[in-house]
Amino acid sequence: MIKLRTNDLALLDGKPVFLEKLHVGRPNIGNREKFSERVNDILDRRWLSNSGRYMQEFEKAIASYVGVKHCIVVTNATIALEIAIRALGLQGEVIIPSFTFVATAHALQWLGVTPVFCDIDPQTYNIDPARIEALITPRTSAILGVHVYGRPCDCDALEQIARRHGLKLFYDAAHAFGCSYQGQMVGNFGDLEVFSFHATKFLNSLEGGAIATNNEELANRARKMTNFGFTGYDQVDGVGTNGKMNEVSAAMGLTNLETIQELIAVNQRNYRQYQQELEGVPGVRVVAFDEAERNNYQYLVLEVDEETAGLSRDQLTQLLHAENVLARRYFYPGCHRMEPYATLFPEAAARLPETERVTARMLCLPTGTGIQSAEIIQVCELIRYMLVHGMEISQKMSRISKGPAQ
Ligand code: T4K
Repeated sequence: MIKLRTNDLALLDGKPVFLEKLHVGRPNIGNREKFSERVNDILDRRWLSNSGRYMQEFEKAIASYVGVKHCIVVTNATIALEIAIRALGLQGEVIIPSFTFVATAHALQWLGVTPVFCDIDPQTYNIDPARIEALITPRTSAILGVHVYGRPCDCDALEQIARRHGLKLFYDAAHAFGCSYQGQMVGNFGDLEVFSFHATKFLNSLEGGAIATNNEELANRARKMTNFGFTGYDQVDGVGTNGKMNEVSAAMGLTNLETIQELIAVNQRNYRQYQQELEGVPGVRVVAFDEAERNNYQYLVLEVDEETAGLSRDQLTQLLHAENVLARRYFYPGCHRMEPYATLFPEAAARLPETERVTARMLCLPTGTGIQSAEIIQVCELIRYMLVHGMEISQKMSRISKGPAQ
């Protein structure tokens, strides 16, 4: 037993269980020797960026892993989304979920395209296809789905809606590299999909992202845009940006990709362990992955039901942080409550009831190679203790927040 009395909790009067902070999104580091070898090779050859050997190799390796015809690696997923929006020629409005990382909305807004927030399906946490059509206007140019936590959207339903209304369909697949939908790898759906290889993703290239598509014309357009619109020496045939992935990032991505099965296996083992350890704990549920599909198990997500738990998700977060477990509230409070969207669309909250409910319940816990099995057991013991004594702890917390005079 980690704590004998509620006052032993670090937030109340005790000492933190963990001396070192446990992070969500601790990077996975592949074979260091192989990576160093590649970095030395990059330095020896003095080819650091601009379609270098490792960038090209990384692109081929991703395309082959995903089974997609074209892959363009980019500096990060945000720039990849921006390039995708330009390459698809989007204007006016694009329908997206609010329950996502703010980069999804920012990429549109940055380019002068209006994000229109759609509510989510509370079972999948993804954009709810049944609520999209009511949001379509003459200005709508596309639907942008997000495979939240790597659990794929209802791609069939989205495809049908997009076809019916002549809209583009693309995906923010930042969380979903290595995942499948109905047996087909994410990366093959819609007009294109965007991956993130940020440091916090289970497969990282330090910073990085990629556009995956089976549409050759679109791929060519996006590739050109990634390199200022160049089509040859001194020749530019349209607007572009600098989205090129550098060689060290590509070497990191390539090296990590070589151990991807091990990384997934670690995530899966952690997921099973959390599930097992938290089974029967009142008021929390580990969000499940469909075992019939391929999953990367990158996010370990709890849904907290305050009524049963006696503690709110935010109280649980505060308690865990005090113990040095830096659980994260992805994606609180939802893009619609962040600026500039809260000011631009003050009416959005009223039509996003499920998003509002879900953003108050989700909590991501540390997983990946940065956490040991024994630590997971301790984290779960802590959560179990906190929730079994939820009411008592909650009362003590409210006394603290009201101050000693109360
Ligand atoms: N679309 C979606 C749906 C996304 O989730 C994201 C990114 C994007 C688009 C955009 O992708 P990129 O443009 O980034 O490729 C983090 C990541 O920075 C972000 O990439 C990710 N989603 C998001 C879900 O998580 P923050 O603001 O929470 O990051 P931060 O600095 O708080 O770091 C998270 C945790 O990771 C910390 O506890 C510390 C730990 N960490 C982080 C880094 C960078 C480490 O231990 N080592 C590290 O090197 O956004």
